[in-house]
Amino acid sequence: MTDTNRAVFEYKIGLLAPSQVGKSTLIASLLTEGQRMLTRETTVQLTAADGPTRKRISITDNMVNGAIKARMFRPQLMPGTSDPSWFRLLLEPRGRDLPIRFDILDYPGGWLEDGGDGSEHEQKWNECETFLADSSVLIVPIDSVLLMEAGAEHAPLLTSHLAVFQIKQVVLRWAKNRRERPGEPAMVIFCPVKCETYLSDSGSLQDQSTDLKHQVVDQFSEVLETIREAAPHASARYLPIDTYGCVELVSARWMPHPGAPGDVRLEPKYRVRPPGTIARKGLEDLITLLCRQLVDSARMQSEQTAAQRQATARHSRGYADLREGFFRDLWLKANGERSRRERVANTDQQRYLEAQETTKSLFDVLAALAERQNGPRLHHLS
Ligand SMILES: Nc1nc2c(ncn2[C@@H]2O[C@H](COP(=O)(O)OP(=O)(O)OP(=O)(O)O)[C@@H](O)[C@H]2O)c(=O)[nH]1
Ligand SMILES: [Mg+2]
Repeated sequence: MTDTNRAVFEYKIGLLAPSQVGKSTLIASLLTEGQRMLTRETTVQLTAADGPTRKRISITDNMVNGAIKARMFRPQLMPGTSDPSWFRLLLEPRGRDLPIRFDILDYPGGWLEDGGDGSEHEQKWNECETFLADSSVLIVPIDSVLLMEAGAEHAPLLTSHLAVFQIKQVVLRWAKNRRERPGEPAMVIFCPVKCETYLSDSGSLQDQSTDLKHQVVDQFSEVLETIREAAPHASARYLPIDTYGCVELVSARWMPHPGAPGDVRLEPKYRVRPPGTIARKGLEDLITLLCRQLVDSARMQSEQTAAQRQATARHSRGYADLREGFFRDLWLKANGERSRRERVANTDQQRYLEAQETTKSLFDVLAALAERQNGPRLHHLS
């Protein structure tokens, strides 16, 4: 908590996925859906904290809507992220000046695959790695189409295309960091994305949810093991997400792609289901998970601050009221020292009351979030 004039709680959220999986789309949908859900269901609101965040979200939103309006789209033809960028979102109880800021890092997923490859990118990737290792929550978006459509012939390439090894390396560094800060939040959320074709609640005729989860747990078993060993207190969740919802897979073909594992890439083609209205799934649960975890941590921080300030306030009040003998008391009054001590005691008391008020507001936010039921897509992995 930075704690100059007012309380601001800041948390980092990192995404871990190779190129073209859906990181940028997921971040933009998080704000759009978060605003809708929180405004409808709680007294809390989510907003973009700055102009660049608003701009980036509108660019991605246009891209998603453009794809939907085209009725048919090939993700590989859409531009990817070319530079790291930070999305800053504010979570605030309505009518109260108590922001909780989420900083979400977006970066070109190719850098995770090849470590930045090239000195200029390597430096920037190192900064991204530091942010990811410091994050309170890691979200791991996973390409469901890749998992479900790879086919027996290309199955051995799956782990490389999912960049499981690279993800494991980042998670290991993150887990060691989290173990050193046991009082801070620690959560990894595995989010298969683009699962419209496999889950019946998105309108698919067949329900392959069990198969999808099995594939995720199988492919990422070593990453899960790393979390359990290096940060046993961290929680792991499984939550499939559709950022479009109203599309279905027409085809997915392995095409030549020099430089990719096996020099091939799985290229999907989607058709938009009429009437082409975006129907996101799983995002409300993701927002609730993030908010509950991080607001609860903010509440604990705030309680600690309040306890420290209470002790300080008691001490300065005792000092202000301390009687030191008749003549010395006269002297303290005459030279203004007694008034100075009283002013300090009043200020400390005020700071304590402010921290107490902050804690109460955070409790209110938590209570508002607690009322929401989790959806059926969310599962505990540990
Ligand atoms: N069907 C479907 N397509 C999605 C979903 N999320 C993202 N996409 C598509 O997947 C493609 C890649 O999405 P991005 O968000 O740009 O992926 P990224 O991980 O940011 O990629 P880089 O910037 O290259 O790292 C885009 O064409 C999106 O339209 C989803 O939930 N369902
Ligand atoms: Mg991107």
